[in-house]
Amino acid sequence: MSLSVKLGLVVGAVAGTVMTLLALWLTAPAQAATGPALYKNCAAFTKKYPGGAKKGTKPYRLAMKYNRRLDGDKDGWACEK
Ligand SMILES: [Ca+2]
Repeated sequence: MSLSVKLGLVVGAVAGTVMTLLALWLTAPAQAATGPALYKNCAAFTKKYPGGAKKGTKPYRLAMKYNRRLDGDKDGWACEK
């Protein structure tokens, strides 16, 4: 094996590692699985939105984005109870 081939293999391995790390970094979720603390549960949600949020509103859309359990009965009204 010539020196240039060996060098090529080393460069290839380093580039592969860098690409793997880059891919992991790019695919890492921006938020934890539960999202912002506001959407952790209905107690937190209704502190900001007393009575919950109805379907078609921005708070409802965000609630469904971060935590679908906030409308666990799927009646189109998050944290109505
Ligand atoms: Ca509901």
